[in-house]
Amino acid sequence: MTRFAFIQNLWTENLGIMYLSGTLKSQGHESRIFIDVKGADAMRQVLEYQPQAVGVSCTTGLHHWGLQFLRKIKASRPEIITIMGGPHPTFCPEVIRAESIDFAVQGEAENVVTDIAEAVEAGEDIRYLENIVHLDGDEITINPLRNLIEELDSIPYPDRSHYDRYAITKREGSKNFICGRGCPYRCSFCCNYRLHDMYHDKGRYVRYRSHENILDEIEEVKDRYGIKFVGFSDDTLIFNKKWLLPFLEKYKERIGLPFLSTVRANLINEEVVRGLKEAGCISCVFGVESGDERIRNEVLIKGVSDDEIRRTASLFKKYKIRFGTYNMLGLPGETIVDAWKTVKLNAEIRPDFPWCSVIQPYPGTKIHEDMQKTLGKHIDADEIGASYFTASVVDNPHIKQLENLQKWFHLAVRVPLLQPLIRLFIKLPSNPLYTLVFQACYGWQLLRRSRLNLLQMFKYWWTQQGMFKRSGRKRRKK
Ligand code: B12
Repeated sequence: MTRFAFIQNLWTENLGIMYLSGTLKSQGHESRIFIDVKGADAMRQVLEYQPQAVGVSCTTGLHHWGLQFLRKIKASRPEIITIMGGPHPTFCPEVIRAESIDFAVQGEAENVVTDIAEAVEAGEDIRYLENIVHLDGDEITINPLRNLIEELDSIPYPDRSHYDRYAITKREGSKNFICGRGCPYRCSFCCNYRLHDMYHDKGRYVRYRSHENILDEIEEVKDRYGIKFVGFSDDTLIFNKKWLLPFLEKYKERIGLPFLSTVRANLINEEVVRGLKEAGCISCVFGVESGDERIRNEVLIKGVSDDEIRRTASLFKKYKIRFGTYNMLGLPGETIVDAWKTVKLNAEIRPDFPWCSVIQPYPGTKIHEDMQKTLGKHIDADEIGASYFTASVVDNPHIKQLENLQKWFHLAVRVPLLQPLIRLFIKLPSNPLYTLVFQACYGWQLLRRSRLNLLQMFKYWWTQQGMFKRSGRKRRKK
């Protein structure tokens, strides 16, 4: 039996490590998830738990936090095996050079953590296991990836029990579920772009669970936690209509809870929206990304037309499903005129939740690759900020104004009368007032969309300040 501790730094359930914990426990190992946020005292709790291995789950930008946590673990208990997994080490295996990490893990990892646990138990060498990245002297060794898990139903359910220890996650009125893995699209701003290549000979990339497997899980969680609604975290839940439509019917019969989902405007038609509505869908989000069709489809490779966006919005209005849009500003080559097109298209379709970030060239994306080619050099992940809500390292001569517009985006869309004023504001230097405006709008959307109560909202905001910080990254010098 091997004892694992997984650490996350977000005040919400993390499906990735819940899956890992569920798998380890089903194989007779021990595992616990800890939340390391302000005031949660995770370090002491982890050390008291006495794990043999500690794993942090990191996206790029948050790896600074992960490294710091593992550094403290190593300082107190050098014999503990320290591991980093998640998107950051998957796309930046060079993170293994950090002294505090023994191993980095790339990609899907249920079978990898089981291999590690078994190797630890048997006293065998972890270095040779698939998906492992390790340092041999000064050389980085990246082992081959395991095949993707073909049969998703074979994966034990995510282990949600850990979150019962935290008042805020225990009382969450909703829980997230995932119906499949992999996305068939290769948008230039998303890491599925690279994952397609990494896994090209490792099995089917887009996979679905069976209806029964998902519904059994939701039913179990509903009975245990008395949740009020369900969230689907899938990249493209509605991609396969043959899978989707019967699923929605069964969901309505067996679960009957209101739910939220992400959709794609090019996959929407009346049959799908009617199906979603009848099954209990109360809110959907889809990517507009840019109001300029050329940027959306040639730079971002989204494959969604303006007409599809307008049609999707009008269908949601017709069926009274509230909807949000994902948008990005600061795109390569984007001008202020292009950016205002994004505001205008949103103002025209009137989303309930106009969501906007600044583009980050995350490793694993085409945008990152292209930017490296243009600059003729490697862009270090350490330059990228901890959040896509603050500032971007993308080379764009208008970036200051675009970052400012991102802060005012919600108001510019929801209150078009303010647009002339906002045009003036964004020319001024960025300042704390703009950040405050953004945080207030962000909080308002969370409150309405996720139905958090005020206390939960406050705690979330207080402990997640990292998501809003401009972070230590330096702006790229030309
Ligand atoms: C839902 C989601 C969120 C949710 C919840 C995130 C969470 N931590 O649970 C919210 C909305 C809060 C969120 C926020 C952010 N997100 Co997000 N998110 C996603 C999304 C859509 C699905 C994640 C998911 O649940 N996948 C399903 C599970 C089963 O897979 P998984 O998480 O990859 O986990 C597997 C492996 O990675 C691995 N693994 C994961 N952790 C660990 C740890 C160890 C020790 C090991 C060994 C293995 C391991 O094993 C797991 C099981 O196989 C992904 C896109 C995607 N398709 O993955 C983006 C994604 C992860 N997010 C991304 C980003 C950028 C962010 C933010 C930084 C954005 C911001 N605010 O600025 C924040 C970071 C928040 C944080 N502290 O983690 C990027 C990361 C890119 C990168 N190169 O790092 C992604 C990949 C989207 C993209 N742009 O391509 N996100």
